[in-house]
Amino acid sequence: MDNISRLMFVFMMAMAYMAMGAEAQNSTIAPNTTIAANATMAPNVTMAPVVNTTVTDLTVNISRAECGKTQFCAAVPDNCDPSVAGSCFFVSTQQSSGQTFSFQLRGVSSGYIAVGLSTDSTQGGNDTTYVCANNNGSVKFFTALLDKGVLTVTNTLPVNSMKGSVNDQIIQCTFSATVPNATATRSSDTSFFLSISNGTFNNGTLGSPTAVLVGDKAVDLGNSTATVTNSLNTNTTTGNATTTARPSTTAAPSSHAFVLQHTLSQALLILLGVLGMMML
Ligand SMILES: *[C@@H]1O[C@H](CO)[C@@H](O)[C@H](O)[C@H]1NC(C)=O
Ligand SMILES: *[C@@H]1O[C@H](CO)[C@@H](O)[C@H](O)[C@H]1NC(C)=O
Ligand SMILES: *[C@@H]1O[C@H](CO)[C@@H](O)[C@H](O)[C@H]1NC(C)=O
Ligand SMILES: *[C@@H]1O[C@H](CO)[C@@H](O)[C@H](O)[C@H]1NC(C)=O
Ligand SMILES: *[C@@H]1O[C@H](CO)[C@@H](O)[C@H](O)[C@H]1NC(C)=O
Ligand SMILES: *[C@@H]1O[C@H](CO)[C@@H](O)[C@H](O)[C@H]1NC(C)=O
Ligand SMILES: *[C@@H]1O[C@H](CO)[C@@H](O)[C@H](O)[C@H]1NC(C)=O
Ligand SMILES: *[C@@H]1O[C@H](CO)[C@@H](O)[C@H](O)[C@H]1NC(C)=O
Ligand SMILES: *[C@@H]1O[C@H](CO)[C@@H](O)[C@H](O)[C@H]1NC(C)=O
Ligand SMILES: *[C@@H]1O[C@H](CO)[C@@H](O)[C@H](O)[C@H]1NC(C)=O
Ligand SMILES: *[C@@H]1O[C@H](CO)[C@@H](O)[C@H](O)[C@H]1NC(C)=O
Ligand SMILES: CC(=O)N[C@H]1CO[C@H](CO)[C@@H](O)[C@@H]1O
Repeated sequence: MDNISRLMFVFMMAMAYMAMGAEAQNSTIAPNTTIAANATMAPNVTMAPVVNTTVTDLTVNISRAECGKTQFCAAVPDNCDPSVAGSCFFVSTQQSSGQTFSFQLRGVSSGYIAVGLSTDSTQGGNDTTYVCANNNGSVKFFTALLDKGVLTVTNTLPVNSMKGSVNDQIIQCTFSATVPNATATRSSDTSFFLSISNGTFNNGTLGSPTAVLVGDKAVDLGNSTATVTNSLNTNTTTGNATTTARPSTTAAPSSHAFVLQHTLSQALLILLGVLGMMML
C-alpha cells in the first residue's frame, strides 16, 4: 500500500511537472511575457512600438500619381497637384497592413502642417494628429492630440519612417503610422473624419491649428477610390470641441496574464489532486 501510493505520488508529480513544462514551453513561444506581467498592473496602456523621431530628408516632391489607384487622397483646392509650386494642401494614405498606413502630407505654412483623424464630425476631443513643422529649414515631426483647439504633443503615437523637406513655405513629409481603431465610426476600423490644418511654430511651440480641410464624412483610409468633400468649402464653422466618449486604444495584453493564471491554477489543481490521493 505504502509503496503504491508513493509510486502514485511520484507519477503524479512527474505528470504535473510535464504539464507545467509544456505550458512554460508554449509561453516562451508566445511574444514578450515581460510586458504581459506588467500589463496586469496597467491593462490600459497603449503598447506602442518603438517610436523613432528621426526625420530623414525627403528628396522628391510628393505627387498625386497613385491617387485613386493605390492611395486615398484629399486636397485643397480639390485635386490640386502637390508636386509643383503653389498653394496646395494634400494628404494621401495607403494601407500597409491592418491599422498601419503610409501617409504623405504636403502644405503651405511658415510653421507647421498637420493631418488629423477624428472619429466624429467635430474636431477636438483628443483627435490623433500628425504634425510636420518647419524647424529652421528641416522638418520636425510630432504626434499630438487635438482638444479644444489646442495641440498637445504626446510623441507616443506609433509612427516611423519619417521623411521631410522644407522649401520656403512648402512643407512635405511622409511617414508610416498605426492609426487608432476607429470603433466609433462603425463602418470600418480605419474610417475617419480627415482634416488638414496649419499653424505657427515658434520657440518649439505649436500654435492653434487652422483647419484647411475638414472631411464631410468618415472615409476609409484604406479605400483608394473613396473621396472626401471639404466641408469648409460651403460652411466655415470653427470646430468647438465636444466631449465625446472615445474608444481607448487598448493593447491586447490579457491573454498572457491568462495563460500564466491558467498554468498556476492547473498546477495547483494537480497538487491538490496529489495531496488528495495521498490522503487515501
Ligand atoms: C499552445 O497554445 C496554443 C493556443 O494558445 C494551443 O493551441 C497549443 O495546443 C499549445 N501547445 C502546447 C504544447 O501546449
Ligand atoms: C512596469 O512598468 C513600469 C513603467 O511602465 C516600470 O516602471 C516598472 O518597473 C514595471 N514593472 C515591472 C515588474 O516590470
Ligand atoms: C481604461 O482605464 C480607465 C481608468 O484608468 C478605466 O476607467 C477604463 O474603463 C479603462 N478602459 C478599458 C477599455 O479598459
Ligand atoms: C531611426 O531612424 C533612422 C532613419 O530611419 C535610423 O537611421 C536610426 O537608426 C533609427 N534609430 C533607432 C533608434 O531605431
Ligand atoms: C518640387 O516642389 C518645389 C516646391 O514646391 C518646386 O519649386 C519644384 O519645381 C518642384 N519640382 C518639380 C520637379 O516639380
Ligand atoms: C496656413 O495656410 C493659409 C492658406 O494657404 C495661409 O494663408 C497661412 O499663412 C498659413 N498659416 C501659416 C502659419 O503659415
Ligand atoms: C484629452 O486628454 C486629456 C489628457 O489625457 C484629458 O485630460 C482630457 O479629458 C481628454 N479630453 C477628452 C475630450 O477626451
Ligand atoms: C476594432 O474594434 C472593434 C470593436 O471593439 C473590434 O471588433 C475590431 O476587431 C477591432 N479591430 C482591430 C483591427 O483592432
Ligand atoms: C521666443 O523666445 C524668446 C526668448 O525666450 C522670446 O524673446 C520671444 O518673444 C519668443 N517668441 C515667441 C513668438 O514666443
Ligand atoms: C470605396 O469607396 C467607394 C467610393 O465611395 C465606394 O463606392 C466603395 O464601395 C468603397 N469600397 C469599399 C471596399 O468600401
Ligand atoms: C453652417 O451649416 C449649418 C448647418 O449645416 C448652419 O446652421 C449654419 O448656419 C451654417 N453656417 C454658415 C456660416 O453658413
Ligand atoms: C518573442 C518576441 O516577439 N520578442 C520580442 C519582444 O519585444 C522585443 C522588443 O520590443 C522584440 O525585439 C522581440 O523580438
